[in-house]
Amino acid sequence: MNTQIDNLLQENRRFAPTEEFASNAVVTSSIYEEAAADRLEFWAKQARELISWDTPFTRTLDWSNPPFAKWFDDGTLNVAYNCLDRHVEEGNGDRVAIYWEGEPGDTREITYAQLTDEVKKAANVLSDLGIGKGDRVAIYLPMIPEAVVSMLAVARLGAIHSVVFGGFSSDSLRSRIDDAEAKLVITADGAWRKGKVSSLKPAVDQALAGKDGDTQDTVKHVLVVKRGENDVDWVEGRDVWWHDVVPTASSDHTPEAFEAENPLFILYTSGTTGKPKGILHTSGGYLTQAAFTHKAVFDLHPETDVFWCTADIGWVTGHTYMVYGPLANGATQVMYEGTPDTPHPGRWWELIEKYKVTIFYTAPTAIRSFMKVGRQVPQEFDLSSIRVLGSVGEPINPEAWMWYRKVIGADAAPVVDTWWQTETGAIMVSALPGVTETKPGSAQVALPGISVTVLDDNGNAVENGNGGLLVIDEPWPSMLRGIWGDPERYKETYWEKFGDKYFAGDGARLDDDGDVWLLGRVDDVMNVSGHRLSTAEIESALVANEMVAESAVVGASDETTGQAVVAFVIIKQSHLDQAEKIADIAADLRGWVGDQIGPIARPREIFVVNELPKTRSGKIMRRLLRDLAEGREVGDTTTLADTMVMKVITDQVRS
Ligand code: 6R9
Repeated sequence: MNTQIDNLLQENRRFAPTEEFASNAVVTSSIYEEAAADRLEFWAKQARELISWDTPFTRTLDWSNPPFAKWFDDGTLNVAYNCLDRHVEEGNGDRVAIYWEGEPGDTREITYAQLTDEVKKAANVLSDLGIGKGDRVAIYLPMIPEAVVSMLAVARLGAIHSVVFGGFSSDSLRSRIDDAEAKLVITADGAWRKGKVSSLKPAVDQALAGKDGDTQDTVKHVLVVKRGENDVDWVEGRDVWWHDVVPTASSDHTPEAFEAENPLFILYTSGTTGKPKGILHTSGGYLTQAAFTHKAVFDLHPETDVFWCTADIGWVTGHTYMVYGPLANGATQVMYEGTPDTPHPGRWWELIEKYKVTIFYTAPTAIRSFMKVGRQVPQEFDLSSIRVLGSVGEPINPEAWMWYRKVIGADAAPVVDTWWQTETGAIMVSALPGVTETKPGSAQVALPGISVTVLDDNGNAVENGNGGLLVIDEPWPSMLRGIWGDPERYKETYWEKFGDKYFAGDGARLDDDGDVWLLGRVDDVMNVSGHRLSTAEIESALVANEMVAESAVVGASDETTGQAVVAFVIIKQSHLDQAEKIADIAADLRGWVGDQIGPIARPREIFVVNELPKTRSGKIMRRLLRDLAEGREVGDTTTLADTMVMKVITDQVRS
């Protein structure tokens, strides 16, 4: 690992913006000085310029009760109005908001005026279904325009959405519905994926029915979009077809103004324990930073740019850079339903050519899988419209960064590597494409108005050239306001390690110029294809199988997905006979984890072993298992209770 870091830090290629790009850029280098002169005034100015307030705020930040921040708290606004109606009122109703492309090739072009109407209708339907301010609505939808419409309709009513990624299992959906006590679920019959319809509604039915008659009781209705045309079961009185109620609803709907700190959404993310955390975001501060970062980091010119963020709406990147940032800025964007390689491996590049995408935002894992297939695929398409490239989700290695710039960006488009988290709500560390001289592999600098530092374990700032932990030492507008229903866990997880500073859970290093290089998580959170998974969550899914006595999960480095899940399990003595009868126990357990959590959590490998390496206090030494999973010499075993155990396990795994 250390040699790898040293190699990274010897990276000395630099790419300055061209003069033409810099002179047309929406922000210039003076923005850093402006923000440094008065950080709070800087954010207040962004909030006034980028957002329409019903009641203007007079207070910028209230940090009197840390770590519970309030931004712009005496102001009121309607988030959906900011993303929709005001653009229509300003004469941009005919501008395309979304070019939507279905996986089978069907398309929809939706203008701001049409999207506004659709959201107003949906908002009327939701209020008829009993949804109002503060109510929680779970959204379990594929990448179809109704997902955006649903989120904005919820926001318009001052209610709170909890979007659950369509790839999650019914159990995961159920625990999220329960935790938020959702009143309504919005879903679809099915979704297109890899050339086939996969059904979605059965997972909702299962989640609500529960196991052993453990019926869910907060959900009153399920609103169902028809997309897959697959057969679905129907619960009379509970289930409502979207097409029966939304098209005929009134498109008159006056947006009510809500206070800036009114909750906007909950988004569940993996933590270090088994239970996912419901990250809570509110309205005014979140929208301000979403809009500002979308504009500044991607150099957005809303009249001419076509933006495409490939993230699924079920992740925070889809929330901030497919819904709130672009729509608050009146941008035109592409939304694609399916997988990058269906029906052919050049599908994404075909869409860039077709819609003349100018700003493209994706994840390193996708870039690496395209590298594997080869540059001849993108080279078949005209990608000359591209002028800015963004990366998010995990550290991007310099090779992938260079390939991205050269092959996708014609060796001209700046690449911005953007570091942020579900918790931060919006981008925190990134180059600015018209200002920064970029470096392959480094996220580089805190954005204007954002203050990050790298500290050692004792809380001292490290000098340039050294590594430590990434910390955010001043509150920021789009910061999480807490963990839903669990203020103690919020304090413990993020604010205990360094007192009044936010601990992000990432290792980082400062190079000689003081630029930030992210080094991955320092806790038991894995990053698989840019998705956060917790070791504890998968371990508890494994031991929930009747055959499994114990399990240990590690994230092993993987060429394509960044990290991959590797599990070690011990079978219960009482179930050895049963396990032996199963032809492929590892495959069986992989499927089990997929059913419990969702296919993304399915381990790449599962090894059945007799023992796990533990310290004398009983802690599993995952470090040793990671050595094994990555095919390395196993490291120092002297703190093990039984120093022979690793030899036994190694023999079992490598046999
Ligand atoms: C936006 C998002 C957050 C974790 C974060 C870090 C990793 C994200 C990164 C990056 C290095 C980048 N991460 N962007 N690491 N460079 N540009 O991904 O949110 O799903 O909550 O994940 O992802 O480890 O802590 P989320």
